[in-house]
Amino acid sequence: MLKENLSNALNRQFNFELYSSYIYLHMSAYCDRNGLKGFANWLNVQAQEELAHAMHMYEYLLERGNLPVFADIKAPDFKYNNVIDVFEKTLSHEQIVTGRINEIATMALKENDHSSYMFIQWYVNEQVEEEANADIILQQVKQIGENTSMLYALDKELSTRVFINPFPSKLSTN
Ligand code: OFO
Repeated sequence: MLKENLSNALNRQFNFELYSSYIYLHMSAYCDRNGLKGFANWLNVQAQEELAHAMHMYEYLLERGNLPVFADIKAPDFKYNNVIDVFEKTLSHEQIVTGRINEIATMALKENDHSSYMFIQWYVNEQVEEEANADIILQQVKQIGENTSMLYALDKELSTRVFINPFPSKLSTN
């Protein structure tokens, strides 16, 4: 069983991953309604990834003998001016997530819980990629500016992203 502080932190993060999924789906809808189906696809895949992260944490809590705690998921209240704005918000959200993951890693070490430390290391590495991915698209959309043909070329590229679940469920009986 997890120590109470770690179980609370992982539960908070489980719910925060669900919130991350919400906000990326919200951004995806904005892009879709603004004719950017490729951006919408990229963000939809991002939302699915966040849901997979939440389920991974949910399963880890159960595996360690803790009951996952469900909290209210805040509705996204962002307003977007353009895709630059979308990716500025994406990058700053991922920076917040990185801080939260690092706090969990520090807590796991302090509690001498090496299983949780190993578990959260996957996310420590993942956050490097999450921030880098958001940042590269942000730099690209900033450079593209008002150039519609370049924006559509990037939109086409982003339409190729597919969701691959890195964590097949251990709970499935199939
Ligand atoms: Fe769960 O990685 Fe992004 O937020």
